[in-house]
Amino acid sequence: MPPMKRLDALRAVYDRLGDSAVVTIMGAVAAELQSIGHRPNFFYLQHAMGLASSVGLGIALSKPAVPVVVFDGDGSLLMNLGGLSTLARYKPANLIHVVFDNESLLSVGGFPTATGTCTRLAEVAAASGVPRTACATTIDEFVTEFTAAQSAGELTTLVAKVDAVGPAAFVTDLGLLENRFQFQRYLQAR
Ligand SMILES: Cc1ncc(C[n+]2csc(CCOP(=O)(O)OP(=O)(O)O)c2C)c(N)n1
Repeated sequence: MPPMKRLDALRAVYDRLGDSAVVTIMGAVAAELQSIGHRPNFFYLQHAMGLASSVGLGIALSKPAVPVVVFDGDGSLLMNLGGLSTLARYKPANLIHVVFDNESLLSVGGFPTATGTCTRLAEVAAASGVPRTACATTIDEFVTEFTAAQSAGELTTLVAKVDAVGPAAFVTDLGLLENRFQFQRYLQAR
């Protein structure tokens, strides 16, 4: 079992997210980040599985001065592997693509994904043309790699191996539309 919990990883970099537009996938990650503390610069992409990196890419290209952080999942990335090629094609220097790889579709019951047996996502990202890739299996490694990515000024995919555990519940009191309009206003002001 990998010795890192995603919630602890999020807590460890939370204070480094204040200046960034942050996009997460749905389910467990979204609820965990909200449990630490929602901010207007956080957008939780509900339902559109696989498209968080694409939303992050759009923001990064249209707002090149805004640092963008995407919190993706292994199942979500596998659902839209072409997203890596599109990221690599445009190589936004202001985008950090974090993949929390729990080897599981945790949010729908914990079915295993192929990253536990055969598919190595950092290598897939590199082979897709992403210029910087990194891996982390501990909190220290994660913080080191995340911090390095923030100062690198180059598109980075950081794959963090985490335990397949999540929050007790995924529904929060932040409405989807409220999040959407709040985030839109945040981006307009940047
Ligand atoms: C197109 C599509 N298929 C299926 C789902 C249902 N679904 C929601 S979350 C999820 C699993 C996501 O897995 P992963 O990205 O690994 O994140 P984790 O839940 O493990 O944190 C699935 C299958 C969906 N939202 N959209």
